[in-house]
Amino acid sequence: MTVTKEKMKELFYKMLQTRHFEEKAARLFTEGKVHGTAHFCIGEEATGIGVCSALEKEDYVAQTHRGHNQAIGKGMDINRMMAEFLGKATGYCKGKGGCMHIADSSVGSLGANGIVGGGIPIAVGAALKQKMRKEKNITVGFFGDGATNEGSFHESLNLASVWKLPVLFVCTNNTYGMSTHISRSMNITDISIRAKSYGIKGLALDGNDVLLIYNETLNAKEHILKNGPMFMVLNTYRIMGHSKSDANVYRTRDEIEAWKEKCPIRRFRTYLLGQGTFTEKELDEMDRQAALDIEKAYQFAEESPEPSLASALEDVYA
Ligand SMILES: Cc1ncc(C[n+]2csc(CCOP(=O)(O)OP(=O)(O)O)c2C)c(N)n1
Ligand SMILES: [Mg+2]
Repeated sequence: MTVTKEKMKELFYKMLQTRHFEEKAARLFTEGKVHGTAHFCIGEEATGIGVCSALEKEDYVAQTHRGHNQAIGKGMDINRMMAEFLGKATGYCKGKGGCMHIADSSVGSLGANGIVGGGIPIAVGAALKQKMRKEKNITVGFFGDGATNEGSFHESLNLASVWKLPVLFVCTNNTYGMSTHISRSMNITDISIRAKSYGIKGLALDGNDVLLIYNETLNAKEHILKNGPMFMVLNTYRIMGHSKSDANVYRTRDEIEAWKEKCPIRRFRTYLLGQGTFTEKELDEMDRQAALDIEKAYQFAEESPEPSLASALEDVYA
């Protein structure tokens, strides 16, 4: 499939924005500007960006707790994301939810989710609506390798298969669920074989190859609209700790360094240079501009007001 130069730029640029967003967020923690926790997807940018860049606005996405790439890929506003990260009134949840709870129906984002496997049944419900209304769109449910051991994963794949719902289940296999290596939580190495139990197509891909993921998502959408659900596994690695409080004692430095060498952004940059799609200068400029976007988002967030005390009981259940 031929991918336009414009789309190539989008893929590269959004991965860069994601990387700069998270590096900035990590610095804000060390500067004491934010508290609490965050889950970074550094090293996994190609997954959310590759999949979401192949979707239309009318396709839905249910994100995870590690979903900055999924949110930026789906077109969410980085200013409001940063403001939410800083707990400001202009944030997606008016400063009350944090990055694990951002949603934006205007771009088809059903929301991030702090419950492991929690977004999978939500994706099935959205796909049921799309099928009932005969829409020509699909829903993507993102989740991690750990979530595929949860009941919600199995129940969701089963129901979606029986009802032939237009849903793409995407597992970002980043090799760990917190401190547990996948080899200690499941007796298989290829997670995509789980699709077979539910009579749907399974596919395992190199999760660091953004162009492959983009193309395969386009193919998947076509398959899903004709045949029903599909399960895609993107094999990658979590470079950062699980969250802010992770001393990385369960894995070796060598292992982390080896995966850093497979950086999806550097890899795509090398590809674009090799193909002559962009010059070194043009790629450097995109990097500079993406970093500037994030700096501006931070300025926006910094200058935004704190939520007022009077708003404490608004938009909450109790
Ligand atoms: C239902 C549920 N169980 C446990 C947790 C605690 N928890 C948060 S993230 C996580 C690991 C999830 O691993 P995986 O699905 O592989 O996603 P990753 O964090 O690697 O992206 C766990 C156990 C939770 N948030 N929700
Ligand atoms: Mg994982």
